[in-house]
Amino acid sequence: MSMDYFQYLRKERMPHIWCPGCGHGTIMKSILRALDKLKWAKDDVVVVSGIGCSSRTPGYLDFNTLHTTHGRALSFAQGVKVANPNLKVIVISGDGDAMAIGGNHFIHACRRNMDITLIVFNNNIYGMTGGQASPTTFTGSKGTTAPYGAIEQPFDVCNMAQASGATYVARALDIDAVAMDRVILSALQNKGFSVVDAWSQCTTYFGRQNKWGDASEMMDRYKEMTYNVRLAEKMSPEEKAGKYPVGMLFQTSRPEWCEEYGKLIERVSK
Ligand SMILES: Cc1ncc(C[n+]2csc(CCOP(=O)(O)OP(=O)(O)O)c2C)c(N)n1
Ligand code: SF4
Repeated sequence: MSMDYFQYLRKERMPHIWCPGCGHGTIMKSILRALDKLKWAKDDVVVVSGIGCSSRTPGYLDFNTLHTTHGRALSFAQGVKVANPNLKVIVISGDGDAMAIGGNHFIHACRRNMDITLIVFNNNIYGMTGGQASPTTFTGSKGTTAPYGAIEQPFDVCNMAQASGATYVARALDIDAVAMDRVILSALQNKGFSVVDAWSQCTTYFGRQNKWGDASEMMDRYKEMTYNVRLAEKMSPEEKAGKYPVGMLFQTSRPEWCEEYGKLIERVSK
């Protein structure tokens, strides 16, 4: 029997704001399936977001939720976690929210390694404000602020996360719900700062401006631009060139910030 999503949704908030074909709702469902498996009490879960189409997600979720300011979701989330380390804190951010205005918070949150999961709904554009280029807009892709195509190199969310110190790093496409569920579940179970680069298509702005077609054509493009990391060893460097690996890309174990801070306070209070 399929899961009853409405047990986790605020029905009074429906209909949602997302355009037909937008990938954000698909990722939201993956998050709910992972939470359903974990059976965490609703009161123990806090979902925090910044501003953007993706950041509207917590408003639809029947947990403790915080819709904060653009780029600052991680700051609020870290404050919540420090105040009560027993809470399960999840952050939902767009690529603009997490990697542009929130980029500084992103690298330092990775470095700190608090037990928080960040899910970046990455559609390579600023959806909510009309399609401006973001830090993950592909070189050559168009946005309203890059009408002839972006000339900059995009950030790789996963490389940034790993280099900055995140202890679980994964990428998944919304077309592959099974893989998306798997990495979100593992991210939530990781004891430390986890980052999931969740690819989502913005049909209205990215799709139209770049003439990438409808949602299914956009998802096919994303598939063509990526490869499963499990097959990486069997692929030649030419086959992987210019493509993004998907799957669990990195996991390590190192001290979690709140635990370390607790020990420190205990030590200095003696
Ligand atoms: C301080 C501040 N700067 C700019 C904005 C305008 N703004 C709102 S949402 C947004 C971009 C959202 O893009 P993204 O985070 O990629 O999410 P998406 O809408 O694509 O899901 C911007 C620039 C704002 N609300 N606050
Ligand atoms: S503008 Fe783009 S990101 Fe925003 S809801 Fe529409 S398709 Fe989704």
